[in-house]
Amino acid sequence: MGIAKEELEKLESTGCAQDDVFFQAVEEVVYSIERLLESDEKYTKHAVLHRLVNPDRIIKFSVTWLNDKQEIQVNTGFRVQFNNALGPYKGGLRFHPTVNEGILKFLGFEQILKNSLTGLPIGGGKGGSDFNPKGKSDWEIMKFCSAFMTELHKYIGPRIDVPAGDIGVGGREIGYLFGEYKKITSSYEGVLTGKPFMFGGSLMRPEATGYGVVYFTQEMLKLEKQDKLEGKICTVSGAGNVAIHTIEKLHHLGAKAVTCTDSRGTLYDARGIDVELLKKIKLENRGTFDEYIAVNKEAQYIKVEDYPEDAHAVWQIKCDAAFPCATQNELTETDAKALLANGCTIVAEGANMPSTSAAVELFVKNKILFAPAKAANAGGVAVSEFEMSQNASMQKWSFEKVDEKLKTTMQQICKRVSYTANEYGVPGNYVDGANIAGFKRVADAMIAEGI
Ligand code: NDP
Ligand code: 2IT
Repeated sequence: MGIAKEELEKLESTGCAQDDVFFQAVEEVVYSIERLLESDEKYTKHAVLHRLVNPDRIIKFSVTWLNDKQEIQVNTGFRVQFNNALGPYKGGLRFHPTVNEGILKFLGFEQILKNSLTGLPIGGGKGGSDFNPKGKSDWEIMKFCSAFMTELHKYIGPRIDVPAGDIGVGGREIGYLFGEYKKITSSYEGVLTGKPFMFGGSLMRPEATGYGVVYFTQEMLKLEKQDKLEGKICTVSGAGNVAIHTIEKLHHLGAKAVTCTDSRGTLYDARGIDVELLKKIKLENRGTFDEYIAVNKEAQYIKVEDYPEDAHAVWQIKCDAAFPCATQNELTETDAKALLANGCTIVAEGANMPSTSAAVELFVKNKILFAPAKAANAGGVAVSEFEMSQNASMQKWSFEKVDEKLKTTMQQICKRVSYTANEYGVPGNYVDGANIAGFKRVADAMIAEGI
């Protein structure tokens, strides 16, 4: 039996396989790092993998708050403090009704390796709640965020654990969370990132993940000696922070993004998505694509219910490059086959683990350019670390400075991943390259720090 299979069996016997998405994330990493484990026995001797898949601690708490009708509401809050070998626990908070421990463990585990790949001093963590922000008034969002922080503040700090945003958590929520933290602790410190600019947020943090995905893709095309993004037709999923800024940067570079999606369906505008209108509808008004097609009559709105469960309209549209930027497992094997059949040669992941294992296998087997999430979407957390630096030194950097540093960071991550893939005999395989390079840095730190 290969070392990966042996390790996975050991992990299954410790209960790691109980959470589907978490095991999916771990399994991919274990197969990728098999070569590394075989070439250097120190990782097995120090049981690094076993230690890495066990979060340092999982904090679970009740969040009780009053809605606008003065009814008592109860949600569950979590913070998974996964690994702090490289720096304070760092990672976003997700507010979505599907949130549970398994999802946050998968996100936290991915975050350790992603943060490691940035080369910055940040460990890995993730948190959130099953609270559904959709349809809630601004007061309700504020009251929920305050109640959430009443408990969370005990466990975080600028040198302990620094949360940020993720699905359902943007500048508004981070603002309320920060306000409550400040009130409880009487301390004005960079304990959260993604804050609004007026009180300590970094310029470019809202744009960072999406722009970073595109910078990574640019660098990957350069390293693999492929044509530039200019003139390419791109399909993008999601219509939130990551998707919108991916579309925006693609347009800056002369590519044409023709789709975006939300949980109700796919918007297809063959002339290219009108980003300013999309921002107004989704970021300012939290509205629907109906408002977009009311203005742009040629655009099509394809509803989710018009498609079978394992296929998504967005991935059936012909494109040169695809950017899944909504959520986990949103791009299935069926979708991957459609993309390949339609001539797509580039897939870059903005969301965390948006492609199923079978889809990833197909992309790798067909040798298309595939940029895995933990490398391609690391721009968000990188600029979060820049925000921590600015807060710690009481400075504010210009947009241009942050943008330049983001670009350089994404280029470095891309080179690190590509060189590692070459070094371990799998040239062009960015999945293995990212997993090996990310694992190695954190594993070496864990060994050096002792048990
Ligand atoms: P947002 O909340 O801003 O947007 C999420 C988008 O995805 C919305 O359009 C939403 O549609 C859609 N979506 C969410 N869940 C589902 C679902 N189950 N089915 C269909 N559509 C869904 O989140 P972000 O843009 O911040 O995050 C998107 C992805 O990027 C996530 O995977 C996140 O983990 C990842 N990411 C985010 C980073 C950040 O800095 N924000 C950094 C790195 C990765 P609807 O509104 O209808 O629910
Ligand atoms: O998945 C991610 O990298 C994020 N949601 C951002 C994390 C952060 O701390 O900025």
